[in-house]
Amino acid sequence: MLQKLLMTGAAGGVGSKLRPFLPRIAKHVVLSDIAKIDDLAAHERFAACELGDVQAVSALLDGVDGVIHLGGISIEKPFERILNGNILGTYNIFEAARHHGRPRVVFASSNHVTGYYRRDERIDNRVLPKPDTLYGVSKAFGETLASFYFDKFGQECLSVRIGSCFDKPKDRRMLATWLAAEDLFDLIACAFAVPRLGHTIVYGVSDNEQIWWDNRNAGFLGWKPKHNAAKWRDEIMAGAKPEAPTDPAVIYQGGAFAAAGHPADES
Ligand code: NAI
Ligand code: 15L
Repeated sequence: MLQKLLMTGAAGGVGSKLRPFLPRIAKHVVLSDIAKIDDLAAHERFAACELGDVQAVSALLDGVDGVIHLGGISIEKPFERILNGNILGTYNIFEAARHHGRPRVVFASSNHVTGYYRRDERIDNRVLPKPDTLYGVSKAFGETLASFYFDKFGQECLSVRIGSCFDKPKDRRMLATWLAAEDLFDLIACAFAVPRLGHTIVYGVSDNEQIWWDNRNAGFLGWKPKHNAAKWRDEIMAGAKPEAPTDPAVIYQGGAFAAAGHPADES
């Protein structure tokens, strides 16, 4: 049982869904974000923190024995915002962890690190990154940083290339990429339970019928996702528009992220 678990980005969609599960692995939970959280349970405390603020992040890690790092920019945005939230912010988290007893970190990476692999390819956690956005590039940076911090300093981390973590799949693509919050929580629990984690990369995806990602290299985690997007297949397909086979959003695993232009070119 962790004594004091920190979750950054706790006010966001994934953080809100994970909160009810966290007492299963932690006695006290510190919820951090730039957005305020009011509805605190007895085991929860809120700590406002801008991830780009090195001193604030260092103070946040004090006395913490586990970190779930969700905070930052979660979609494609202008580079300045990604630089602050995801690149500087993630660096600040790892550097603070190094100075505060090296608590294990679960890093919310993204499938968009490998979004330019085609949907007819099945890939594993050892393929080279092929990010589909500046956002995906920033998550590749986070994974590379985690690798460096483990090899040089022994800082352990699970980088989870999350697929699509929502209450239910929203479109045809998400029938393959959907991740139930409970499955994500179970994966996080495995990360804190295994005797040796090192730096491990895993795709965060439920036990869906159609999957592009092979997690066998991370089998030692003992993670068995229980949920399956197929429950919504008929509902999704009933509302689905025909797909153009030449559309990059259809060809590539990253979907609309792969099809999008540079954010600086948008008016
Ligand atoms: P979200 O956008 O709902 O939540 C992110 C949170 O981070 C927000 O509450 C925001 O206020 C906070 N934040 C942003 N910039 C910050 C900064 N500079 N300092 C402090 N806090 C800051 O995103 P969501 O969907 O909850 O995702 C959580 C994490 O998981 C993100 O890192 C995202 O990239 C990653 N992820 C999510 C996926 C999904 O399907 N929801 C898929 C793949 C990755
Ligand atoms: C992500 O990385 C995003 O944070 C999320 O909003 C979804 O778009 C997800 O990927 C996805 O690929 O569906």
